[in-house]
Amino acid sequence: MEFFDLFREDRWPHMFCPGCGIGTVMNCFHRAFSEMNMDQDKTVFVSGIGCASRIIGYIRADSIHTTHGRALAVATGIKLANPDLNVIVFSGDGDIGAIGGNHFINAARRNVDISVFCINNYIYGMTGGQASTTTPYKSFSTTTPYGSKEYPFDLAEVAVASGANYVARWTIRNVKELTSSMTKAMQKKGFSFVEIASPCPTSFGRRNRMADPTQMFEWLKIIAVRKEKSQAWGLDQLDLNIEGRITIGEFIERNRSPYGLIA
Ligand SMILES: Cc1ncc(C[n+]2csc(CCOP(=O)(O)OP(=O)(O)O)c2C)c(N)n1
Ligand code: SF4
Repeated sequence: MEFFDLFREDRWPHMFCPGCGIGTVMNCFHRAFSEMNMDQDKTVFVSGIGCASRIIGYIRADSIHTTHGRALAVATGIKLANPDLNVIVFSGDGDIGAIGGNHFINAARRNVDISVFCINNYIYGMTGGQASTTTPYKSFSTTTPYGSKEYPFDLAEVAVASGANYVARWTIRNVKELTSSMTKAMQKKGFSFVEIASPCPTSFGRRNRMADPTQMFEWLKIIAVRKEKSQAWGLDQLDLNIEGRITIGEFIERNRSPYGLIA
């Protein structure tokens, strides 16, 4: 299968803003999917609502754009109804960490055999920039005009603690690692979760002195610390989150029995 076979060109032009990171995620995904020679006819794409969730509408394969927060519930149902299908979910941090948070922890706990790609842009992008559960401490949004007073969720850590078989986090600057993690996630049996830190210059950058997409690219470089380095510094994820930083890398790879195959 060729790289461009996966694009649904009749849906172009896409809706993403200039400088949005979602295009890079699509590029990495298309590369991973086409190089693995995955069967489009045996794959279903599922999403909730939001900018990140719009990805699936541009992919030439069967897809279902569900309600906000419910992508994992629908994906679980599809996988149980037809275990032969590859089920791939694209979601945003609001979709999966806020309104869909309960589905997230329970799908990971059950170890449902699905691959989840979560584009974390630290905000509700589509609805104009309300704070989400991952909005960094002290960051500005329409609902935190004085800076967020809450500590953010670490989605990758939540997935690890809940029982996922494969978990990684990269920024959209790490295209090689991200593509490789997407491949591993799709190969892995059980729940796999790849979080992707991505710029939203329109809804997040503009309110945090990073309206120019290149500033957001620089910011991602500054906040992302390789897991090995943070361990050497003796800092855990929560320490880093308070400083507005994140760890990147692969966090778990294990082989618990997937849901439906537990004896
Ligand atoms: C049940 C429900 N509640 C609220 C909304 C409004 N809504 C649409 S997208 C969205 C948040 C999107 O944020 P995120 O999931 O992070 O995706 P992004 O747009 O940032 O990619 C919200 C609150 C909705 N569509 N349905
Ligand atoms: S609002 Fe943000 S996340 Fe949505 S398309 Fe624009 S830049 Fe991307």
